[in-house]
Amino acid sequence: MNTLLVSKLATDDYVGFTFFVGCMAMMAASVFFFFSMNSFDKKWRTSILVSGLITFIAAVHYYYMRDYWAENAESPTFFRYVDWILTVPLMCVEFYLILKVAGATKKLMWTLIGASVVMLVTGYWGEAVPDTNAALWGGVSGAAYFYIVYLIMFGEAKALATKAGGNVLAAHNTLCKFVLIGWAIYPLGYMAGTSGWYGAEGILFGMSLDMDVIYNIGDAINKIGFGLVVYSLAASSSASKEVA
Ligand SMILES: *C/C=C(C)/C=C/C=C(C)/C=C/C1=C(C)CCCC1(C)C
Repeated sequence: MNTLLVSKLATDDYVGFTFFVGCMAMMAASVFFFFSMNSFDKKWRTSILVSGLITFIAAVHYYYMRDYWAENAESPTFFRYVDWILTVPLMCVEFYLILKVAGATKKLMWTLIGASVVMLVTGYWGEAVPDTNAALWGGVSGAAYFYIVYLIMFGEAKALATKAGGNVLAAHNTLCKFVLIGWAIYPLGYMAGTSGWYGAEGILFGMSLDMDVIYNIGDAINKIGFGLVVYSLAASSSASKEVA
């Protein structure tokens, strides 16, 4: 029986290192969001709560993924996708909560959530099922991803953000950049970890970028960054009301 509480981390184990640091960062961010929640106007509290839930769910998964990696030296694909299938829809909920002031509908929220589920389920299929066509499933996943980008940057969500204007529009635009640039990190990780990319995975491996390192960096940027954008929106909106 293994009675170790923690296994040794090699100095060049970047995957193990980023799981460890990622876990701590997600925990710290959760404490920060939960504790700051009540200092804002009531209408922002749910948004900050959701920010905290996103990093908290990730912290718990990172705790297990760190362990899984240390024990098996193998990608914790299952836990990774369970984390994403819980947190990415919550990020879609954030868009809805922010745009509610401009009249965002539940239908828009569910459309975004639905697209994110398609993106993740097809990605999981391409990554986890043996002998599957990773490029094909990655492509389907990518189409769902671009649909999300379309909705928030050009479609209904964009129209609502423009209608709301001011701080809400500014925050919405920043969140869009996270989705367009920050989320684009994930397909790179996917390509580094699957085959069938006509050598693209070789280039990524050549830079000695491991799939899990790429995913871990992506998660830290996107989950904590996303939460901080919502935090500053709540802070600036609550402050400007105080002055008025
Ligand atoms: C907190 C976790 C987040 C924001 C995860 C986001 C994940 C993605 C945007 C994944 C996208 C993928 C593609 C667009 C194609 C290849 C397969 C995926 C699932 C890695």
